[in-house]
Amino acid sequence: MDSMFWNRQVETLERTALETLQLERLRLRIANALRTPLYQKRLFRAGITVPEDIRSLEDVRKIPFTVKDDLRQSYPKGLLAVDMKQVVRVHSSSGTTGIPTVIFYTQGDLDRWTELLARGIVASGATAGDVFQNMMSYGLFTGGLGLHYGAERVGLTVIPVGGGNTQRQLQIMKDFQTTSLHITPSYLLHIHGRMAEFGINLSDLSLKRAYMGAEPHSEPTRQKLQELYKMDIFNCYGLSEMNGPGVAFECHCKADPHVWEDAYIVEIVDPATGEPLPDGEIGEAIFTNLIREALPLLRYRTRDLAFIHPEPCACGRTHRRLSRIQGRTDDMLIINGVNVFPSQIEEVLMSIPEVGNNYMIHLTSRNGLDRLTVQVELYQKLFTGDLSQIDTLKGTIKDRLRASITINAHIELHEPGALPVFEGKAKRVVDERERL
Ligand code: DLL
Repeated sequence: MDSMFWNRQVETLERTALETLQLERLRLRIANALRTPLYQKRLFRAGITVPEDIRSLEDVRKIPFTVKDDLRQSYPKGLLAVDMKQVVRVHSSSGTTGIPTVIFYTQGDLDRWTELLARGIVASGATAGDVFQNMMSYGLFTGGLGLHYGAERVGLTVIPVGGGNTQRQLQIMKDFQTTSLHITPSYLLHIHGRMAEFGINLSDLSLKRAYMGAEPHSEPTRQKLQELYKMDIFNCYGLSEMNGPGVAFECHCKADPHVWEDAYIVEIVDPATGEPLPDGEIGEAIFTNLIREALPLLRYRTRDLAFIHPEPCACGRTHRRLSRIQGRTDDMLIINGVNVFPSQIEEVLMSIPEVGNNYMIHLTSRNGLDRLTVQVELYQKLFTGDLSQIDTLKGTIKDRLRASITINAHIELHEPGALPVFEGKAKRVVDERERL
């Protein structure tokens, strides 16, 4: 292993060689997909009957999109492209409709996925000797086991705690001198406020870095957390349909995550028309998995809104970078006719120092008019208890929100610890509007 590179040769592959590799692997996945009734029907209809019908990488656009509902309707094994005997792992994500989506992996699939996580972990500067506390839940969710195997492959000392139980997490961090965490942004925000209660100071800990993912977070949130914990925070993006975490991972430059393009084809399309958008423009991210044989997914619509950075990264990796997720096509709120993404509200809140580590977004309606209430916890250390300070802070939050989302929000300030706690993915929006 090269310093800061797990696989320098692939991570810095010339674009033309990278694209040749993508084309080769795409054909392999087409061959897998043709073994499933759903893809066979769809690909035939698109004029693709053999892998060689894909002549160039641009031909990927001939392939119809796959959506989450396709996975649900194929539950449990409809999209399985290998004999079940070859399957060594199953993951699943629950979603809101009740029917889960299921992902299958052969041993080769797991090995190839693990390689991607090893790349991300090494790109952040971690090496053997680092103690890795995995605070993502294990189980059917991909977050736990995904990074677990990546960290073991690099040779880190892995502590597989899983999510929750803050006191135990902090004690383990202290006793084992944990250097690296894997955690959701909401849980990392929460834990900071609980340290004093358990008699733990930052100086008792040896934290150097955290891998943060599984839910959206803004740059101000990263900066706030980096300051609170005096450590580096790296964004790790992924989704179960594309294996799980590590589809894209930030390097030491922390300038947005590199999509491992030998493993995925990423496209950005206009969510309304499905037409491709140029680099730099925000649209829906579409992924094709190039490294999984058990369950091929071609041109999967993630509903995540992001853009591709047109400029190369200073680290020398040739794999392009995906921006932070700006929102999801399905989480946009329409408040009195104005489109608002929860991420815009988060960005405003986290850039105000007196705002603490937790917030909620509440929507109600009366007589056809929507009302947005933003509940915010205070940051105790910066708060003197002076009532005029409360009014000033409320005014600041209200003004900054108005400037960003053009909506007059009602602001409620709460004591630290008063709002719901999320140890996994946060659900910060409560929409109680009457539906007409
Ligand atoms: O959340 C996989 C994962 C686990 C990624 C741990 C990173 C770390 P799903 O449960 O299928 O998989 O949810 C995927 O979560 O489409 C995004 O909307 C969101 N998401 C994941 N990572 C990020 C991130 C895992 N870094 C969905 N930034 C995705 C923003 C993220 N959103």
